[in-house]
Amino acid sequence: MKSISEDVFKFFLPEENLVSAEELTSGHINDTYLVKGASDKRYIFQKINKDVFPDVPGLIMNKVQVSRHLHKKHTHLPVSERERRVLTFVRSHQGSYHYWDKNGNYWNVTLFVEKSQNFESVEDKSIAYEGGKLFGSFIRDTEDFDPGKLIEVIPKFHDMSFRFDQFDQALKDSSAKRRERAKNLIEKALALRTEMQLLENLKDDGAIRIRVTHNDTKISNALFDHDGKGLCVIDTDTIMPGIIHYDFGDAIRTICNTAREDETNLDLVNFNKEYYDSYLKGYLEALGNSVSAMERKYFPLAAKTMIFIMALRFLTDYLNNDVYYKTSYPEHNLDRSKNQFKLIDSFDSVMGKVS
Ligand code: GN1
Ligand code: MG
Repeated sequence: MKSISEDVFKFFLPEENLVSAEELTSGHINDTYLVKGASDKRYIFQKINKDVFPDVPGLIMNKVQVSRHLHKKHTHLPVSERERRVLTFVRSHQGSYHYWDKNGNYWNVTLFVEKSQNFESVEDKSIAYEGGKLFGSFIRDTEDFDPGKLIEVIPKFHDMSFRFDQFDQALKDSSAKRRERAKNLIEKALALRTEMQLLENLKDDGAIRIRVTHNDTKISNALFDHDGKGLCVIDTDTIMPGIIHYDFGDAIRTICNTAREDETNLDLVNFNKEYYDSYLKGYLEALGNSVSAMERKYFPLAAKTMIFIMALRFLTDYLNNDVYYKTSYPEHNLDRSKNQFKLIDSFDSVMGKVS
């Protein structure tokens, strides 16, 4: 079993004693541990993947700054309650928020949010609604934070042209066997190229406002309390400047999928319009005046675009022999991509034309 070493623990928590560390395996990129100290407090220790993120200290400063900003928005709450609603980063005795270990890996630590739950997929429309309120509040509460103060943790992260460039390259480099296995998906991806470029064109033309966005708003990154009320947005590694559509679309991608992202029985993968409407309702309520008519207009296209970009990225990684995402078995990325393409088919039949 993987664990964390004493030096990492003591760097952040010199007064504490390490009792246990359990690896949490739901993420595809970083290594995450739920750690218990002798004081009975619990923490999340995270080792950031330096192959994926070129500037880890910059990434950590991004999320620490935004957390501080969000804490200020919640000063009306007692500290214990505020720490359940906003991630709290642990600062080391040397004053830094990250540790660089002897193997060259960066670590950061947050307080664990007690009495919370999260979901890999949604089974109740009230969770979709509460998720909408939570992610909408995130956008509203960061509206007055200058996105220019944030680094781009992965340049062009949600840029379709960049993701298509990577896909085109993968097509050239891949084995004939993998290309053959993915033949249908490759055709589907190529057929959607023009439509899936529209949102980026609007962004590049300056028609859509750049703001602080989370960029990984899958539903498992939202914590809820035991009554199912939205509590806290987590996994803030990819906070950077972006457009609201990235966050809206990625949330819809996971909330409205009637199955998990890697479900292999595609009959179970369908787009749930009721959850879409519930999420949108909560989102708009929380956003109030913080969203423009122009931004709202492109929400349906954003949903399709973000489902597609994940389908394309999983497919690209499959063609590249699974070098990016963690996989549990040989065709895991291919299965993820099939799942997302099935979701697009279902989206089209439920939502109709969106561009
Ligand atoms: C990755 O590691 P995780 O699960 O937080 C990915 C997201 C994808 C997601 C798909 C940096 O996030 O973009 O939406 O997998 N993060 C990065 O589940 O590539
Ligand atoms: Mg993430």
